[in-house]
Amino acid sequence: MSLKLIGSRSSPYVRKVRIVMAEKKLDYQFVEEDVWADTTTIARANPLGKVPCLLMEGGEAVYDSRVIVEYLDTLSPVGRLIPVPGRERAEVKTCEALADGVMDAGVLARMEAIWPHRADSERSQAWIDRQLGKVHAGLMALSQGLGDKPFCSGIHLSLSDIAVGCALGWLEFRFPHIDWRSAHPNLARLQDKLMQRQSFADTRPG
Ligand code: GSF
Repeated sequence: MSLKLIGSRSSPYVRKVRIVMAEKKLDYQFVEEDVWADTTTIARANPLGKVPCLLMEGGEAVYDSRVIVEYLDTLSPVGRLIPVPGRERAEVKTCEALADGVMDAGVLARMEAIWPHRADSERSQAWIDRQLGKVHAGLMALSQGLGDKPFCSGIHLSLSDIAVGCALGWLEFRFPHIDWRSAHPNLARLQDKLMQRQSFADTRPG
């Protein structure tokens, strides 16, 4: 087994990579790392101190999740997840950026609220609200983009659906009070369909 993925089971970005690995039937070793622990050694592989980080055959590191999944998609012709360069590819990558952006805003809001190295007086509700506004705006745009189509981009599973499914699954896990299912029933339908896939079921956070 020559590919190693450093990550955690709760990270939605790591989940995106693990789902792509499973859909592409790629073999890898999962190396669990808690990047928030004082003892973390993640910076040896990724100076930014973040997961996911993919270690290639020779030990070279590849990050972040968008770069990793783009590389993985080239490794096997099984189930292409990203279209060839052109307009469809730009659409898929924009959908991924939107879903990732929902996760980014959610992570920022969560860290502002719970990061243990910050005193309560240093937490800003205005910042949390700003980030949660992006989560809600992102969900609205994802729902509008999906409409009544079977998948986010075209009629087959693509990286768009994987990224969106990871964002929705992570919101369910970390922000259970955000009722996106009632607000966007089409996203709920997509999520339920995705969860039938082994790759999604095997990587459910929490
Ligand atoms: C985001 C990775 C990230 O923030 C990507 O790979 O797509 N754009 C990057 N990872 C978090 C873990 S999580 O919130 O899922 C991380 O490693 N944070 C550690 C830190 O110090 O920010």
